[in-house]
This record gives sequence, C-alpha cells and structure tokens, in this order.
Amino acid sequence: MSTVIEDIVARKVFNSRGEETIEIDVVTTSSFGRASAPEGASRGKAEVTPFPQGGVDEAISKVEEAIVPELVGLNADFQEEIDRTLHEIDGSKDFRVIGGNTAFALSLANAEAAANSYGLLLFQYLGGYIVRELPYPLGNVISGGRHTSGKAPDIQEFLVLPYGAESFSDAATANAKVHERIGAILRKKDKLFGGGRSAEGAWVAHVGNLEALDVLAEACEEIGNELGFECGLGLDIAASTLWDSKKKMYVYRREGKKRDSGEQLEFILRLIKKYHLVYVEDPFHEEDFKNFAKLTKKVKRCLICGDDLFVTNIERLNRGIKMNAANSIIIKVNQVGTLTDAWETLETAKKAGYVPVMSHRSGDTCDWHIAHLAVAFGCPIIKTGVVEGARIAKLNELIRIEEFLGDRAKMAALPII
Ligand code: 2PG
Ligand code: MG
Repeated sequence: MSTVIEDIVARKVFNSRGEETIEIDVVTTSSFGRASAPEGASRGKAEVTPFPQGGVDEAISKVEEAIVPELVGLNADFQEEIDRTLHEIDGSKDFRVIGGNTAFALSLANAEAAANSYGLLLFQYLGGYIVRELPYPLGNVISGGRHTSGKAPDIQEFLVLPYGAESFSDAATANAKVHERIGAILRKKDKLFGGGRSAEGAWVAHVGNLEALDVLAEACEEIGNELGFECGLGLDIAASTLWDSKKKMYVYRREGKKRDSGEQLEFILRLIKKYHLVYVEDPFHEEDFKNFAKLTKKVKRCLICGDDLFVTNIERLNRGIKMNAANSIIIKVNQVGTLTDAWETLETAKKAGYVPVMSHRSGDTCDWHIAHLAVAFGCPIIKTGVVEGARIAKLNELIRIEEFLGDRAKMAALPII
C-alpha cells in the first residue's frame, strides 16, 4: 500500500441541472479517488468563488499547470497539507484563482484516494473504527423560491425530518412515502399540476406558502401514523433571496406580501407554533445575525439553522456563536473549498452545541461523499432531497453504510428537537 500521489486528472462533467462542473481523479501508487463538485442556485454572498472567470475550462487548465506539479509526490493521507497547499497555490481569500469547486473536488478526491489506498471506506478512514451513528435524512418535498419559477411558493424548501425513526432505512422510507403522498395530494389540489419537480426532485406546484405547509402537515401525519413514528416538518426560507435591501423588506412576491424584520420574526414564530416546525433554515437574510438571535432565543424544540448566514465559514460561525444567533449550521464543503476548512468549522460548531447538518447543493452530482462525511464527522442530520438521482446516490450509500455497520449501527442523538 502506498498513498503517494502519482497523478491528478481533471475533466468536465455535468451536474443535475445540466451545468458544467469539474471532476477530479487523484491517483496514488496503489489506488485512486474521484470527486465532482456540486453548485448552488441560492448561494450565500460570503461563499468562495466556484470557478475562475474562464469557467470549468480555465479551472481544468489551472489544475494541469499549477496544481499537478505541486501535489504529485505528496502523500494523500496528509489531508491538511494537501488542503493548505491548495490555499497557497490559489493565494486569494476566496479561491477565485483556482476556483472553490476545484479545491472541493481535489480535496474530496484526495481523501477518497487515501481511504482506498488503505482499503478503508471513506467514513472509516475519516472517522475511525469507532464511528457508528447514522444521520436522519432531511428531505425536500416541495420546492419554491429561487429553485422554481411561476406560481410556486416563495419559501424555497418544504422539508420532512423523520426524527422518530429507529433506523436509517426506516427514515429514508418515511421520506419517500411522504414525497409520494404529497404528489397525490397536489394532484387533487392543483388543477394545473403536471407532476413537475425541481432540480432537487421536490414537487413544483401552484400553491401558496401556507397551502404547501398544510399539504406537508397532512402527508407527515398520515405517513407518521402508518409507520408508527414522528415525521417532523421543516422549512428553508432562504430569506436572502426574499430580502429587498433598499426597501428593508422581505418581499413575498407570489403571496403578494411584504414583511419588515419585525413582521418576519412574528411570521416565522407563528409558523413554528402552528405547524410544530422542528427545523427552520435561513429565516432572515445573511447579514441579520441580530434577528436570528432574537428568534433562537424565543424557540424551544426547533433547530434554527444558518446556511447563507454562516456559509461553513469559521469566522462567520464564531460571530454567530458570540451572539447566540442560531443552534444549528449547514455544512456544505464547497462553500469554503476544502475538507479541512469544513472540518474546522464543524468541530467549532459541535463544541458550541450547534447541530451540524451535512448538505447537498441544488445542482449536485451522483457523488455520495457527503453520506460518508455525515457519518465520519458525527452530523445528526443530512440534507439531501428525497428523489432524483443525485439525492438517491447519497441515500443509498447511507443504506449501504448502515448494512456494513450491522448490529453496531445506531441513529445519531438529535439534540434540541
Ligand atoms: C440550500 C441549498 C440546497 P443551493 O439553500 O440549502 O438545498 O440550495 O444549493 O441552491 O444553495
Ligand atoms: Mg439553504
């Protein structure tokens, strides 16, 4: 077995939206690893830059010209050194030179190459033999906001969290059933519904925000009763996409309403109470740490999660921790670039009692790495969508991990909820 990097190959592939992205192979003396980068549609302003100005083609040339000469000959199991070297080659604060997605694909492919060289699964290599906890899948079942057009809801994601399930497969079954049930309800409710789905595989229908929540509540209750465990409700408001910074208002265009920050706070609190929401992501725009903190103080048994707010960035997270801005954080490795950066943020979050949620992007590939990262790093929740190939790839990999762990497998403890 040798983990010395012999070659690195970059190519252009496509994500689930059909957009070009980068895939990288890291070849060691005894094995290899492969990873491709996802891409968001509702990206946070403080995320790293996904690609250099010349797009994927320029990113590939940069790998060949600047990265291969520096990394070939290094050891793939020195992950921190590899990730540090990527920062040094780039030289900017936001990976604008080589592209954050290049850093992401290389960092993940490198970790997988090291794991394969040792003959270990990625989650074991990163987490050690001791890890055995599976995350709960947080599944997007109705889409709105920037992930849709036309008369879909203003809120970006309507989510199910089957937190009462005793195994990952039961939890994944619940989400698939809730998704299916919602399709049936929407067919009756919306005469124009043609079975359309977003890039994440969630339904797209002509329903308002509250109507969509009613549909979600009905499906979660029915399926929860059928399976005999709780299926909780969640939302990703993606409020930065609703915020009009000139008017200082959240504009719910399709609902025909505008809400100032105070009204937004009241609105979110009403929804949490009425629908017993267990998860609310980005209820305020990405610079509004203060109102995040006001909301977090007022809720019990509900995760208030920062995605665009934190962008997996340790400095932004530390600012949030100081202000008690949230109690949960989305972890998207490509928001910061490398595995080491994401891991440092995640460890800081855990120490502060924040629940880390490992997450896909709306434009994703059939890579399953985040399934392994969630288990290895002890994330009690993984946000992946419910149907559609790129989401199924992650869910099915978790089913395999659960099978691999056998009797040792256990669902993660879910604090706060
Ligand atoms: C989000 C994500 C994933 P995007 O806002 O949480 O659902 O969307 O990848 O488009 O940023
Ligand atoms: Mg989000």
